[in-house]
Amino acid sequence: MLNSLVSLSLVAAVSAHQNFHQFWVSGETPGYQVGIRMPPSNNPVTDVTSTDIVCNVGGTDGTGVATVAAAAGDSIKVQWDQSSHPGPITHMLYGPVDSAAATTGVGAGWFKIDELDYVDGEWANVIMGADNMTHTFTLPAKLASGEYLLRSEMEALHASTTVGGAQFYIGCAQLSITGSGSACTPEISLPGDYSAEDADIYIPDFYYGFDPTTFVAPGGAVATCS
Ligand SMILES: *[C@@H]1O[C@H](CO)[C@@H](O)[C@H](O)[C@H]1NC(C)=O
Ligand SMILES: [Cu+2]
Repeated sequence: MLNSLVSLSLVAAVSAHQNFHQFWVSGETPGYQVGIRMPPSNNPVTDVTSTDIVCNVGGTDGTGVATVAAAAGDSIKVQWDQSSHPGPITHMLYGPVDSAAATTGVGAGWFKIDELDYVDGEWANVIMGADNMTHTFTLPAKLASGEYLLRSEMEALHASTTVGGAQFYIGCAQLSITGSGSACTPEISLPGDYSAEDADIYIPDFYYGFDPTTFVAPGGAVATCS
């Protein structure tokens, strides 16, 4: 009895946090945790000015991580660990670069390609929970050929009522994309674009008065690619 109580509470503690752990490109997956710069733990990043906000702790180096083939316009399905934390999911690309594995991703050059916020009374984490913790979107139809980082972010808002309370769960996949295109705008910098007191990060009235249908995830508008 004691043992099962202890293990239940351990499970509860672990499942309170989440990692991005697998993806599918047009229905094909390279495997569990393959092609992703996996962080050392499932703890959130809370300092939005740190380089950890880019690709999580230890995420500035992709040495030893596979780079996975994709084409512009392909569908991407991501799968995360279970999450009870209310908030959006956002995807950004960084590139093209010569080597996804070698790029740090720190600085200018990120652009948003997808976001799911609060729809029909449910946050993205709940919508994903009804679909085995997956979310599917498509890569832009126009992208220059080259290697990219694909950044998947789940922002958890349950503690966003204090400055520094919002939690960022982040994982970066490495993609080699074939396509034709020139540029996607607008671009943002990470770190740089996020500030602790931004309206989409610090929400003092989150539990009283806040209208979640007005929420738009950090990182600006979804980019237009040409
Ligand atoms: C949910 O995802 C897991 C891990 O990818 C997979 O093994 C399982 O088959 C999926 N369940 C359903 C119902 O698709
Ligand atoms: Cu958690």
